[in-house]
Amino acid sequence: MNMEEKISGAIVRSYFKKLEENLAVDVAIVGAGPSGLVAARDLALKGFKVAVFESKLAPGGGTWGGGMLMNEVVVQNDGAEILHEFGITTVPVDDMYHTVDSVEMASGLIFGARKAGAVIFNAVKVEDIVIHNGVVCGVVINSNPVVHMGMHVDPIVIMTRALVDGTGHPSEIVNKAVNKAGVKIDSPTGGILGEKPMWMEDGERTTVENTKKLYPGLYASGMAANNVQGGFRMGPIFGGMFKSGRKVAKLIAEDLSR
Ligand code: 48F
Repeated sequence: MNMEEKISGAIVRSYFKKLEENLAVDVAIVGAGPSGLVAARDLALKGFKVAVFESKLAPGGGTWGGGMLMNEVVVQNDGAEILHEFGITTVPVDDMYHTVDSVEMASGLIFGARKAGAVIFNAVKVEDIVIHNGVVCGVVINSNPVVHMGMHVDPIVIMTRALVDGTGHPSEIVNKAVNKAGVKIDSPTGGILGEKPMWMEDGERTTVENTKKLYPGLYASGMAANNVQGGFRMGPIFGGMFKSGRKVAKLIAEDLSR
């Protein structure tokens, strides 16, 4: 067999093995941002089968660019502790805050989630959800370039016991549940309240408080949770995102172990 055939064959077999093994998972996480990646690692370390679907080529979400493309971010002490578990270096600013190189943070979060056993499917867009008998139980996926180019190509489906909306500001998955499936979620209005403007301190606190189960099988983390419950945005401080990921992982682990 020539080298060309060998290399192509290895990629095709390896990819389809990975895809087939993940047609049904314990937890599907939509969005490989900081909250989704922390949740993915925590759940994978607990032994759950976790697949992360990220529409962009590079996972990491809003972590790469720091503040206004100055590639440093800030975390609080408890956020720094979570980063240290990933082996990511933080530099103390004072007795409360640390700076972090955003490239080290993004790559470290991705590597940590993957090394713990979570599988990341990049360039894959979740375009819809599956609901059976009042329970969210799957994601409808397509190649993101296909979606982006507007090609009329049908998707495939991944079934899951728990689904996390980690899509950040637009909360795309909860949007599908509320506006397409017409379900009432656990929020003050039963729908999506929409994110408020910048208030770092309040936004950091509510990101964690707003992380919850919204409907049977459906959870939200990070900015998606804040968008759903009407929380404030907070910009380039990330402790709340990590704690939100940790909280959603804990909620799901408890629910799936019942
Ligand atoms: O927005 P994002 O980084 O998620 P997060 O965990 O973190 C928010 C912070 O980065 C930042 C902030 C911190 O102060 O405010 O914004 O809430 O990442 C969300 C990821 O979801 C992907 C998107 O490309 C991004 O990488 N995504 C969004 N919609 C879809 C999706 C979709 N339909 N299918 C797959 N991936």
